[in-house]
Amino acid sequence: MRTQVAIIGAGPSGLLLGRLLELAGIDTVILESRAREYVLGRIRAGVLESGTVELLERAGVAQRLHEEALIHDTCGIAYAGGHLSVDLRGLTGKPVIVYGQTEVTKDLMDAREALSMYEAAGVQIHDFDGERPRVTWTGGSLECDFIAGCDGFHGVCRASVPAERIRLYEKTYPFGWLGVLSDTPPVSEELVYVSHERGFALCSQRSRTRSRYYLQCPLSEQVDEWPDERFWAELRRRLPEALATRLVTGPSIEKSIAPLRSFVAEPLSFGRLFLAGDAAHIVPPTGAKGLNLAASDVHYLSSALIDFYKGNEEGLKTYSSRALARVWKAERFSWWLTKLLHLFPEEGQFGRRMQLAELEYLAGSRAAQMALAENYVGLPY
Ligand code: FAS
Ligand code: PHB
Repeated sequence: MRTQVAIIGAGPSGLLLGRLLELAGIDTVILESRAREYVLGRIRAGVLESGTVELLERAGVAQRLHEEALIHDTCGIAYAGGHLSVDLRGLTGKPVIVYGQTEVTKDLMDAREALSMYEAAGVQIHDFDGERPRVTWTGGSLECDFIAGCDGFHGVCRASVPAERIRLYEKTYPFGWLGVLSDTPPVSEELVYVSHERGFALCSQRSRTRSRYYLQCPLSEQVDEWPDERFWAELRRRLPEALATRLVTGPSIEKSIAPLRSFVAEPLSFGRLFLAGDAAHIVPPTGAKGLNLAASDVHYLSSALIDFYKGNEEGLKTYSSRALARVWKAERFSWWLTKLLHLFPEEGQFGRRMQLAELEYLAGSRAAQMALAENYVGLPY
């Protein structure tokens, strides 16, 4: 078998890249280790930047998004001193769009016409330093011009790069996010990030009848230690009174604990192999940047590959530096917001007072809110 671009991974990165290349007439094959249903069943991101929506429009997969997504002009921050509603659209001219990653993935899967191989076991990549890279898997092999490593943090592509050719930057956080999805009406029109003495909480949503909540929890916690009743009681304790009284509880339809980390690999290109999305970087989800960074990587990489097949190799040469310039700014924002809103007992009482002082400053400063808003809605590509 032969194709022009072999894409490893059918998450948002791989599917969006495949779709944009397909529309440009470039042959692609996607190889995914999991079943289609498994990929669709993963509950992850919920907030899209307008740049991501524009890319999905260019990919011709934004129709259902425009019918079902929620447009949010503000986002809330609740803390001991009060409740701040950051006027995202008033400060930046842009909203954020609430539309689950699962829906984005489904829209991209439904639109794809070229070959996707699910449950491809034992995927390996070869000869990506030469002109004729190859991909093999149990039962098959594929020759190609390029390999796009869109296989996430635990994928095979980044792991195939010799250690001496790649620099890894990593910070792990001493806690995780316990997430619950429930068919209950959201507690608030806007998303609310909560800084509380018992720990961080986030009130998000998927629609007007489906809510997504998160609680900061120790990494030692197990999901089965958190029956719904315990989750709702803890969430209610962390919410300000005005929200706690409005909280509608119900059975969880998904419950999981995700670890938090900041991670960047440099560079992102190795001969004919290019890394994109979670294969290249990870952010703590506090800033809602993970999925959106995958989109901007795909913007740069798809443009570079399209230009290559038109005879211009410049984009491929600069892909890594262009993508990383935006990645590091999102890493900073996600790290900053995580440090501001989560409990870090090891920082002691002084550390806690620094957090509260910064929240008070944020509440009183248009300049500080502008800085938060322009990062939250997404920096320009
Ligand atoms: P993905 O990990 O989504 O996709 C990679 C794909 O490659 C997977 O389908 C995987 O099965 C496949 N794969 C892996 N190894 C392979 C191999 N050897 N061969 C073939 N296929 C292989 N971001 C936010 O913005 N907000 C959030 O709230 C949020 N929550 C998250 C919770 C969790 C538990 C995780 C893990 C991530 C979360 N993220 C969140 C980040 C997430 O949304 C990612 O940024 C997004 O999925 C990135 O998409 P991809 O780069 O496509 O990686
Ligand atoms: C979500 O809805 O899953 C979500 C929203 C905002 C975040 C993180 C996750 O910062």
